[in-house]
Order: sequence, then C-alpha cells, then structure tokens
Amino acid sequence: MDIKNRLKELALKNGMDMLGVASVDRFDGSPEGCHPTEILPGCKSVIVVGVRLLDGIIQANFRSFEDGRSDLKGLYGTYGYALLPNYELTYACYTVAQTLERELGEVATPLSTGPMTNGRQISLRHAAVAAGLGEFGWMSIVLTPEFGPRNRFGVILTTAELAPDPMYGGEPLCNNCGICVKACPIGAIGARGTEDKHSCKLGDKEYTYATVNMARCFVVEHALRKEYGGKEDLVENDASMQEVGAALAKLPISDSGLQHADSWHCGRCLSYCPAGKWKEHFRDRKLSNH
Ligand code: B12
Ligand code: SF4
Ligand code: SF4
Repeated sequence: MDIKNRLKELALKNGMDMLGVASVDRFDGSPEGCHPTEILPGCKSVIVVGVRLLDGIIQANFRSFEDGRSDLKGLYGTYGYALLPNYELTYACYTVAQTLERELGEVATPLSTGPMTNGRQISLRHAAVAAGLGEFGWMSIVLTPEFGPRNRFGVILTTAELAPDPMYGGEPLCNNCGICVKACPIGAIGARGTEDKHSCKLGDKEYTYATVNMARCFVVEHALRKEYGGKEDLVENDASMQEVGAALAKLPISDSGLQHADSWHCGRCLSYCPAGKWKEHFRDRKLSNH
C-alpha cells in the first residue's frame, strides 16, 4: 500500500472520516507568518484530516434552539465543539505525524486543532479547501459533500513530498440560500450582496465568502448576554473586540467544563446549513422543526 493510502487508513482507524493532501504551492498568498514553510522550513505537503460531527449532537442543539432545552447545550460543548472533536483530531494528527517520521524519516509537525490545544498557526479552513476536502460556504467555514459544515479539521505539515489530491471540482456545495445569515442571532455573518465579504485564491481557484464579525460571534458563543444563555448582560450586542476581551477576562472560571469560559453556546449557522443532506439527516427524521 502506498504511503498516502496508509496514512488515510490510519486516520480512519483513529476516528477520522477524511484525509486529503495539498502541495505547499497552493498556499501562495497566505498572510505573513501563516505560510506552512514559515512554521516548518522545507514543508512540501500539507495533510488535512477531518471528522464529522454526530447527528445526535447537532440534534441536541436543535432541542436547545427549538425547545428551550438550554441544559442540553453542553452536549455540543463536549462532543461537538471544545472537547471530543479536538482530542480526536489531536490524536489523529499525532499518529499521522509519528508514522511519517518513523517510516519515511521525514519531519512532520501537527498543528493545533482548536479550543484546548493552544492557538492557531494557519487557517485550517484554507488548508481543508486546498487539500480537496470541500469548498468555502457563504458562512466562511468549509462545506464537505457528505457533512456540509458539520466537520472539524486538523493539519499536519510535512517535508514529505506526497501526491496532492485534486481540489474539489464537483457541484457547488453552497446553494446561496442565506439560511446561515438568517439563523445567526446577532447578524455576525455578512448578508449576500453586501461588501461584507472576502475573496481568496487557492491553487487556480477563486473563492468568495462572508466576513464573520468575530466580536459579535464571541458575544453569543461565550454567552456574554442573558439572551444567549449568559447569567448577566456583560457587553452590548455591538461591542468591540476590546470590550469582549475585557468581559471575557472578568468571567469567573467556568464550573461546567475544561475551558476557562464556555465558548459553545451557539453553532446555529453550522447546525442549520442545508448542505450535506441536512433534510435527510434532520428534517426527515423529525429532529428539527425547520
Ligand atoms: C478563531 C476562530 C474562530 C473565531 C473567529 C473566526 C474568524 N472569522 O476569524 C470565532 C469565535 C468567530 C469562530 C467561530 C466559529 N468557528 Co472557528 N475557528 C477559529 C480558529 C481557531 C482560528 C481562525 C483563524 O484565526 N485563522 C487564521 C487566520 C489567519 O485566518 P482568517 O482570518 O480566517 O483568514 C483571512 C486571511 O488571513 C486570509 N487567509 C488566511 N489563510 C490564508 C491562506 C491562503 C492561501 C490565502 C490565499 C489566504 C488566507 O483569508 C482570510 C480572509 O482575508 C479556527 C482553527 C484554525 N486554525 O483555522 C477555527 C475554525 C475556523 N472554526 C470552526 C468552527 C466549526 C466554528 C464555529 C461553527 C463554532 C461554533 N460556534 O459551533 C463558528 C462558525 C462561525 C462562522 N460562521 O465562521 C472550524 C471550521 C470547520 C469547517 N467546517 O470549516 C475551524 C476550522 C476549527 C476546526 N478545528 O475545524 N471561530
Ligand atoms: S456561531 Fe452563532 S453567532 Fe457565530 S456566526 Fe454562527 S450563528 Fe452567528
Ligand atoms: S446556509 Fe446556505 S448560504 Fe449559508 S453556507 Fe450553507 S448553503 Fe451556503
């Protein structure tokens, strides 16, 4: 079995649903400090692993959003956001990196996967698109054909020269429905037709997606107001990132998880996006009223 198939098999055995490879030239145009060779000198390939989120956990979000069961929201925090997907991604990245170093004698640097694993080095979204796993949806995160946006990604940089996968070239995955824009309770995702958008070139493809207002998203995700599940109104809805930062710094240590401050209070855009057979997964099984 060639090394790429072996890595893929390894990733699947370690809980992943997908693995793709991008050649490093697809990262020309990365912002300063975020190019793979600035993190691993001599990097030739960027390997991306991805894991789907459980339907049963997305449906727990629906119980919270549609039935007022905010007591179930922590399930998303554990199994869909902060804890499990990141640990699984971290283990899978580690195993793939160990195999590349042990069997090929190459260097492999696994990157952070999200909350709980110390920061971000490159944009995992751009890497997932460059590795052929999917396309940017209007909401700015990556849609895959099978799971829509309900995936999380991890990256391994390596000096090994692996055959790159083709970039996704199938039917467009985002149908421009605007559901993500309407589902967002704080207007964080730029409406279509506005200038609130980004364009970027990856390989020979050009992509456009909405700008996501990070301060606004933080207000909801961290429940900094009562209407989003918080204990008090700590900031206004249109707070600046500085005001959000100051409010986060004052939050008491959370007693409901491993994060200092819980950041899993939303996920509406990801839960309601119809890409990836949403109807069959959720509406036909009567898991959502929408
Ligand atoms: C910080 C962060 C957030 C912040 C801020 C996001 C933001 N808009 O900056 C907040 C809290 C808002 C957030 C929210 C969510 N997030 Co988040 N987040 C991240 C994190 C940790 C870092 C993002 C980042 O700063 N990237 C680095 C900077 C440089 O990239 P950037 O600002 O996006 O890039 C700009 C430029 O620098 C340039 N660029 C950057 N890289 C490159 C490369 C090339 C070649 C080019 C040409 C250009 C270019 O393009 C952009 C536009 O100008 C990533 C993990 C990661 N490491 O990527 C997860 C990540 C993006 N989040 C994820 C998820 C799931 C979510 C939520 C759904 C969580 C939830 N609530 O359930 C929401 C979705 C909100 C939304 N609609 O986007 C997933 C997305 C998975 C997917 N399917 O694509 C990621 C990839 C984590 C993971 N491990 O999978 N997130
Ligand atoms: S996670 Fe929630 S607040 Fe953030 S962009 Fe998505 S819907 Fe809006
Ligand atoms: S909700 Fe609709 S517009 Fe938004 S990313 Fe998904 S398919 Fe695209």
